[in-house]
Amino acid sequence: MKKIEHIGIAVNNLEEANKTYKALLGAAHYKTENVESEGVATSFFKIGDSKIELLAATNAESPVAKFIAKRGEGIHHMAFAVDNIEAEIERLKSEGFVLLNDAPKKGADNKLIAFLHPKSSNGVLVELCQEIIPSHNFAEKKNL
Ligand code: CMX
Repeated sequence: MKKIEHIGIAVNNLEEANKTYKALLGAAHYKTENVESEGVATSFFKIGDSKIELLAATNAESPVAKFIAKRGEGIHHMAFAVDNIEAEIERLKSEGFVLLNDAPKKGADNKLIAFLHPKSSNGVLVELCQEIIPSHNFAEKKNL
């Protein structure tokens, strides 16, 4: 793991939460993105080297809709940057962690992502993210 890439926060209303986090951080979000496969609309804030991702559900089956229904708004996941997500998935499996994805999938912010079940990591949903570098052509090769 290289560093904490971002903290994900589940929110009811992305527009309202964008205003709240702009007031909190003193800077507006720098991008928004819909990730249809995950059922989320996201916005990203940057403060120094740190990023915060706000996540709102776009359908009732979204993991974020289920999370909010059960626990209310709040910290949803912690994401770690990795250089080689496939190697990291194998390493974590061999350490006994429960991976929610056997293979990486395409996530927001130009990343390949994979999740660990929160029961594996003391109640925290952990995301692995690897920056997609076009020359590696990984996403294309894997048809993501
Ligand atoms: N953080 C911590 N615990 C969580 C959690 C979260 N984000 N989401 C669920 N849980 C807990 C549940 O509360 C439940 O706890 P209890 O057994 O104590 O009640 C437990 O995990 C299992 O929950 P579940 O009902 O069996 O499973 P869910 O249907 O809620 O699914 C999870 C949970 C993590 C497997 C599912 O949300 C998932 O696959 N997440 C990965 C994908 C994702 O979150 N995508 C959205 C973000 C995408 C992005 O970042 O772009």
